[in-house]
Amino acid sequence: TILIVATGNPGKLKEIQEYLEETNWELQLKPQDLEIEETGTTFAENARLKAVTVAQVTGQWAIADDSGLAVDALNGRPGIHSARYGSSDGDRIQRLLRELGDRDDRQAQFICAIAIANPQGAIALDVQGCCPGEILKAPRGNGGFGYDPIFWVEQQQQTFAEMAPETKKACSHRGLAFQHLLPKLAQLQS
Ligand code: ITT
Repeated sequence: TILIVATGNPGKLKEIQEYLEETNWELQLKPQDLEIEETGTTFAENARLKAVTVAQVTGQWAIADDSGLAVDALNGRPGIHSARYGSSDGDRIQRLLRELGDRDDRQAQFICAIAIANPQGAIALDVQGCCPGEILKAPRGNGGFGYDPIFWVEQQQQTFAEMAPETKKACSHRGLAFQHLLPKLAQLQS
């Protein structure tokens, strides 16, 4: 069955493709000119909005991911505004480091909401994953995407950008969301 991936973010797309590799869903890209305004106030709302819109427009199953970084000392910012925090990954990282300055309280969490809509545009599945960590004072590592170089995970003693892809996959917000999603997704098709 065809499943349209409702994202324009290449980093996310790559990870989503890896999580769904062993399933029998046939992944396709969303129409490139389809821009969706994220008017929701939560990750879950925005994920549902993107999945439903793409399912309605294409008449196919659609999967969407809404994610971001919530920093405790910044009252949860950038949160759902993580993508709009700057014009490039570098910009966004620099802004976050500037706003945190040399504060000692650097606790943060990455959050990922995934929604799947059926071809009629109704939500079929809805999950969320969360990964706690700390914001470093300077970037480390070259892997991953987005805020990965400044997100330190205590248990692995690495940033997301330093981890092997399988390690990030196992412990990340998106990885945990997919651990909830995959068993339910298998049931949808049978
Ligand atoms: P789509 O809405 O088209 O999927 P987007 O980039 O606008 O793409 P979001 O609104 O969900 O997606 O914004 C997510 C932001 O959080 C974006 O700046 C990402 O770089 C960042 N982000 C999400 N997951 C991440 C991860 O695993 N590692 C690093 N940064 C991540």
